[in-house]
Amino acid sequence: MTAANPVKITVTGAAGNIAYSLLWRIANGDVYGKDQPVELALLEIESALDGAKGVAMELLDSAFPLVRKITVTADPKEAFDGTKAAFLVGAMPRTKGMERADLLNANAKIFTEQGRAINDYAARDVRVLVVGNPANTNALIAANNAPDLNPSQFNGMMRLDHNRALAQLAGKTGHNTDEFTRFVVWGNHSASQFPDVAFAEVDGRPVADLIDDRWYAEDFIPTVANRGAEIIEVRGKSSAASAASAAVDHMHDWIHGSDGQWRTAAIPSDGSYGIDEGLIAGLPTIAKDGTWEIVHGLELTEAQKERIEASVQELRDERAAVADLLK
Ligand code: NAX
Repeated sequence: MTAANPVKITVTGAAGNIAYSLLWRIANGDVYGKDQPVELALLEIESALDGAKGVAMELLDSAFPLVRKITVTADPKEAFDGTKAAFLVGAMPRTKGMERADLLNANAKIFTEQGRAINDYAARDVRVLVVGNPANTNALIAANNAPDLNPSQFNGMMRLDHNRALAQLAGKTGHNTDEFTRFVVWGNHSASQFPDVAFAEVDGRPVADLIDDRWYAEDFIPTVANRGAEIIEVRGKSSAASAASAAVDHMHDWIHGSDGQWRTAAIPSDGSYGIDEGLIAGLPTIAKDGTWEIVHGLELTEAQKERIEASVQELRDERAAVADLLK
């Protein structure tokens, strides 16, 4: 038996693929810890409420000792009221013939509404992780619509890209994923991202010494950047359990810290590394005392700057496409 008061955690898109893994990991105590009871709020659109209710029934049937309450709702106010951690997973999928701008606009409406509801009803120290794509720009929209909160309370998820890259490096070098340090994925959660091994080390040795330039440029970078599409091709469905796992990793480290280790989190830029202040971009970060700190003072080569700039330009273009929704 645990004595602590439950913390409220909200998951949107609760009837979807990712939530079907994510909710079980949260209920198991993988985010806040095995001693922290949780109250789960599942937000869905009206037409998918039955699906979310079924998920809640299965969660109940799993008899997790930490789960004290489950709410299923289509009302953002009810879902976010008092919440300490929000996983914004629910989003409009890209359908055939849809342009990127259409996708941005369809999702912009969702994240405007949810940003406002979080601003008005969530706990003042709420942490918001946006998973739904385009994740970085959706996080920017939500943060902009929450003027009473600090933009740093809104992150975009790039931990899946980070984890995918570690898995590729582990496969190539024979080391375990947790042996790699000082690795980062810069920029946008999209094919323009830059998984960067220039600073990475394993056992105190530069990773660059263990891999050849050709594999790095022609295999590693495109494999990581296009992994989502590859999963769809092979599995017939988009990444779900790996995305949920990455979301748990991100929120866990944000809350508990990363023991001085670099992680990739998409957080508001402070203007470092040529990334416009305020853009939510993948950056080298260390989680400490409940917040992400950007790793400063890294010397970038021209080649690194070029790759970062290309991804950041895409983020600028996305921001421009939704400019009317930003305050
Ligand atoms: P699904 O289509 O299975 O589920 C999405 C759910 O969101 C649906 O049940 C839908 O009804 C719900 N939804 C739509 N609008 C909503 C709203 N306004 N409020 C609450 N719920 C709403 O998608 P799933 O596979 O779970 O993926 C969810 C999102 O994650 C997608 O946008 C996807 O592109 C994105 N991803 C992001 C990743 C990342 O690394 N940042 C990786 C995995 C994934 O591709």
